[in-house]
Amino acid sequence: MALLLGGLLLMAVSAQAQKAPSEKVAGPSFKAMDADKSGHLTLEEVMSYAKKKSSDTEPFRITDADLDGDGVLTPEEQRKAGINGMEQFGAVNLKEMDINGDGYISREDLDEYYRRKHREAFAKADADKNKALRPSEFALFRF
Ligand SMILES: [Ca+2]
Ligand SMILES: [Ca+2]
Ligand SMILES: [Ca+2]
Repeated sequence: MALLLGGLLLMAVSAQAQKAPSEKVAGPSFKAMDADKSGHLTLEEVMSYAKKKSSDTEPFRITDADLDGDGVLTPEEQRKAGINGMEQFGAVNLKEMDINGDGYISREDLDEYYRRKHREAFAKADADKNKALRPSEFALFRF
């Protein structure tokens, strides 16, 4: 009986684990960024997308979020602190994010961090350096 219950529980847990990724579409999508539907992404489009994405994340105090104080905000710490919208970055180096070093991740810090990350990813993905991303280049768009 206990075994049966255990098995059922395991099934329920793994069903939940399978559901999670499809609910959370954290990664960027070409369609979402191609504002003028031209079939390619300009840096401006990527930057305005970055601005929008940044506004999903609320400013926060580093000491409230970095529970083990190692200067890195892991996805688990993000979840525990209720910080949303940074899933695509994985573990975040808070020194890099706190641009003026005051221990508070302000709206300005967030906007600048998102801009930097998206600009870097754009430059890496733009293989032919024509300042636009085709869908095939966008496949390489990673943080
Ligand atoms: Ca940490
Ligand atoms: Ca700051
Ligand atoms: Ca290109």
